[in-house]
Amino acid sequence: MTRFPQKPAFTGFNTPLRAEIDIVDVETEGEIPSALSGAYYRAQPDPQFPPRLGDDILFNGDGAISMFRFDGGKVDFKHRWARTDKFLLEREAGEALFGAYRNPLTDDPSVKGRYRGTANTNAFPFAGKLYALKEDSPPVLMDLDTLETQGYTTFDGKMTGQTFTAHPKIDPVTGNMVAFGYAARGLCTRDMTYYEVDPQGRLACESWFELPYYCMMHDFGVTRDYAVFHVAPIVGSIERLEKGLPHFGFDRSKDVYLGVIRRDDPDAKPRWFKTENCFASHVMNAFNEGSKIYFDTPVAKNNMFPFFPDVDGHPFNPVDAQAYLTRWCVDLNGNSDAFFSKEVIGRTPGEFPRIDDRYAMAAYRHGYMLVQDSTKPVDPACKSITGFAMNTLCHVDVAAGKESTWFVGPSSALQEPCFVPRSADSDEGDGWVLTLAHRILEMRTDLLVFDAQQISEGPVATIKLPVRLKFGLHGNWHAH
Ligand code: V55
Ligand code: FE
Repeated sequence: MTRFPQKPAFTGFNTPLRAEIDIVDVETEGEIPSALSGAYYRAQPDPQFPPRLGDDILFNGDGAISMFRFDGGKVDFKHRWARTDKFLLEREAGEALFGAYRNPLTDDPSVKGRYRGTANTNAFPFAGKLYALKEDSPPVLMDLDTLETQGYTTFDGKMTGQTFTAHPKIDPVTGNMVAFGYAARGLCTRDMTYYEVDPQGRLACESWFELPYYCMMHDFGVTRDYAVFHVAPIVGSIERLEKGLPHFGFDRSKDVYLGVIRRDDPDAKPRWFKTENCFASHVMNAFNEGSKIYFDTPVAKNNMFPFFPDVDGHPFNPVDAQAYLTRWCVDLNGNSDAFFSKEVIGRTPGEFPRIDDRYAMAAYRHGYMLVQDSTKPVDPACKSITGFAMNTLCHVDVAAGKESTWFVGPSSALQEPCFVPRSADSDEGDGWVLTLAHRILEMRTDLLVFDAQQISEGPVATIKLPVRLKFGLHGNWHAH
């Protein structure tokens, strides 16, 4: 008999779904633009079995991938678990064999040395495959049409780093997938890899460098000429794992760094710039103008992850966990290791920044993110783990410093937006924005389609799933 813990990570809207689903022609309100032709993929953690240790964090659930296929104004839905090595070993055993998040010391001895990845963080179409990604392991490949899992890839054995980020980017000029790995020589190591994968899916480059200290390297910035790594103090160590502490904890005593490597000479040592303690996770975009590098990221004063508590026991502070979109600039021509400038762009705190990906790595104008409008009424069940609701979709005109927003209502919560261009050569920002909305009262999920230039008008179409998806992480569009 299977029973999940009656804990926040396994109840309410987080109740495990544990279903694989096919729906042909999902019921829809409004008009789905017939020019939307392609598929939207996204990942959510969804544990196959109750946790081995009695409780768990949301980030440790088995990856399940949703696909919304748009064709001729209709949408088909498919939802499948990524059949990771972990998933298959546990299915065979009929129970969880892997223990705590990023702590192999808590695993059943029978799975020692196996990939612990859950493929639960991003669903990334590239070179004819879907990359299902978790930052502690190599990529898992899935079929773009059937969502059948093909297994882990190390690019014909050419990838020697042990890990691959969940936040790769596609270079719009070269078509390469640009990526990295951290803890690349093993658990909690400071070793980093930089990768480029060519448009045929072959590893074109792997180079190595070291971080100033080990921490969660969740995302990065890429410009035409540079790759930029933000080192923020969500730290970990083998000693923590031996003590049974969470893999990561927040350390207010540490500085924050931006490390810059040249993309045309990735074996050169990174140049490190330094600023005071703060927290930043996702990167909206980065670009360089000559020697000046601009790096746009939501920055919080303090820890955003209550389940990775402060290493010195400071209580979690939800207000200091709110992040404001900020433009960091460093200048490679200066002699100083200080930042050149820091400018807060965002007026409303938020996260999950995205862009029109055709403008990745270059000067850009249009960004999209979720913001937390705390002046709006909120059903407590909609509050995120930090106590605020992701209740508003925000279009940021980064050039004009303007925001336009749409509030989803008091009993719904939104997920990461995804921009879809109207056509391959439409202007920047001309297209649609897709975002999932959780309907807490109905325990159901909608996919909303917005005109990207008229966010505040509300969705032009609502694709009404008759089922509840869970809070997920990241997703991407793949045009047909
Ligand atoms: C994040 C999510 C993860 C993870 C590390 O910031 C960072 C999000 C879903 O898993 O392992
Ligand atoms: Fe992420």
